Amino acid sequence: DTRAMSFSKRANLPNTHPLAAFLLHLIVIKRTNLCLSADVTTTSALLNIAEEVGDSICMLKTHVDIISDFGEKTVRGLRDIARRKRFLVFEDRKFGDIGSTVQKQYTAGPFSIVRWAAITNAHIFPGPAIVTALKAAAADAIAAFNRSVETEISVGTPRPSSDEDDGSFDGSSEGVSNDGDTTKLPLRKRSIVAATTIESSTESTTLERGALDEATAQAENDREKALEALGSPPLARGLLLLAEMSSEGNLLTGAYTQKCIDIARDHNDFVIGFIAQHDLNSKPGDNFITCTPGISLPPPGQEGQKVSGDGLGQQYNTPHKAIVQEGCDVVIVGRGILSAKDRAAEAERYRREAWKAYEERVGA
Ligand code: BMP
Repeated sequence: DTRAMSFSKRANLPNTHPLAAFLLHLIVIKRTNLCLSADVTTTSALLNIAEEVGDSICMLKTHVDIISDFGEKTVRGLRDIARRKRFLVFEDRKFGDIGSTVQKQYTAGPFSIVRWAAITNAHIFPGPAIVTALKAAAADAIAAFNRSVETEISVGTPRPSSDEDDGSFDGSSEGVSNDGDTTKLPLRKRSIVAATTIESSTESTTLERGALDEATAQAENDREKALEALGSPPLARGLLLLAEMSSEGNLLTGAYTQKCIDIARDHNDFVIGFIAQHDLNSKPGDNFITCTPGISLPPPGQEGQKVSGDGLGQQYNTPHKAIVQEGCDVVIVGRGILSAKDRAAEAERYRREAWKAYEERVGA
């Protein structure tokens, strides 16, 4: 039963996707199961909020198609802050088309999501091929990147060391396809290790896990040391499936939700969790991370007050209800934090509440 299990234990369960294991360890070390929904419309607003609340979150969720000036500055800026403040980037793209189209939407166009977002999400209404198509596109992108790095190493043209591996490809606008000009791609020694991790995951992840256990054990005493031991995120991509929604009258219920769970189980080498309103792990071996939007807290000093909706269909629950009663793992908060006067302080308040709820659930 993953509900009663600590995140560190879950990180070490067999068959845990390397990115999911990384996220779970990160959550423990930073003591945060809070994801910020950074629904802002300019690059500077995005980078400002990431900087302000980065210490309090494990993940930052974007909607890049609402950013009016999205470009290299956005990708590089976000990558640098994510690397410094230690969080994963999740593009809330909600793919929902035939396989061939979603592959292009994932890897090409102005956003090239696969390059910079470790995590993205998809609806399953087009059928399971949406998952296999995105999985194949991610694998191709990573393989192309690794090939180009290997070529570059053998040619011996290392790039400046500031371009360390951080699980993103590079900041150039050329996308991930290797068009032969390897000088466009930064050299990252770790990518070679990451390639091994992807192709023969058992050996390398077992090795890494010993170190990670020590890292999380150390977290209580020395967060910085633990973060250092955790290292960079693996060069891997993960998908969340939309199994349930928070909005009033939505159709993601019953048999649809069940189908989503079946598809996730069939592809747990790529699907790391769900967007859902409650924990959907029910079979032995299930270890999906439940990420839950529609979360809000009454303003400080008005704790008894009920938080309901936004007048546009959104419905809110408290972190305590989502995590303790519904068994959710990561709470996603947008306007609750974005509209606060002191956003850093408000993010900390949400982090504390969500972490306390997790500790209550697992009996820590
Ligand atoms: P807010 O906390 O401001 O209501 O924002 C919620 C965020 O989560 C939005 O970015 C929305 O797109 C997303 N979201 C949601 O609210 N409900 C869902 O079921 C799925 C979502 O992705």
